Amino acid sequence: MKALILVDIQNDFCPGGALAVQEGDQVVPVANKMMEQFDLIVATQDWHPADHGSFAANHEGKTPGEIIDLNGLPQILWPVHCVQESVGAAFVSDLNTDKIHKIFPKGTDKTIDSYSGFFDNGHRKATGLGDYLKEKNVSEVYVMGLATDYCVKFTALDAIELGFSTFLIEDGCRGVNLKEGDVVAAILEMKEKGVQVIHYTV
Ligand code: VGL
Ligand code: ZN
Repeated sequence: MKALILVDIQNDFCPGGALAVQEGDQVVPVANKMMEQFDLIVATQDWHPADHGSFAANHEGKTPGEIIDLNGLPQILWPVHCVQESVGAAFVSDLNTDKIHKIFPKGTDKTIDSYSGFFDNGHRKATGLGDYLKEKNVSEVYVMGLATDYCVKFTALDAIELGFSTFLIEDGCRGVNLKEGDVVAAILEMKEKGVQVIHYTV
């Protein structure tokens, strides 16, 4: 069984959003098309409480891009984004959400961030996605969405670690590129760790 994992295709990661990724909206038609080829589709949703520790605004004198220690883990500070129930946290309206079998919220614990759809950044708690896929006898996962250099990367790397054959649909992803070259480096790291990089357009 194969599954499609749609990572954080949410308004805040698209142009005009709080943590906009360049061309983030362009992954939406790819996702809609890819869904036709899968019997099992899951989505992750960045879903933070307003007082989340990853928001620069929640740390006096800090600005987005700075790195702090958040309960023992290095944490990049972000603008306020994907606050639970907000429009920014909603899936992009053009995304065909009817086809999504299950949604896995992440980043709900204010004390720790969660880039991966499987675990928080400290690998302390699982979201349930891994067990869900194993219950459904999934052996292959296809990952795409936002953002290549954060949530997509960590989701794909955890998928490998959990033993899934893991494919990255490269042109179904867009990245933050906080530093120039971050996306290229992320893709290289995924490849090195066993992720098979494929393309939607040939
Ligand atoms: C993401 C930064 C903070 C992502 C989520 O979806 O890649 N990046 N929260
Ligand atoms: Zn986030």
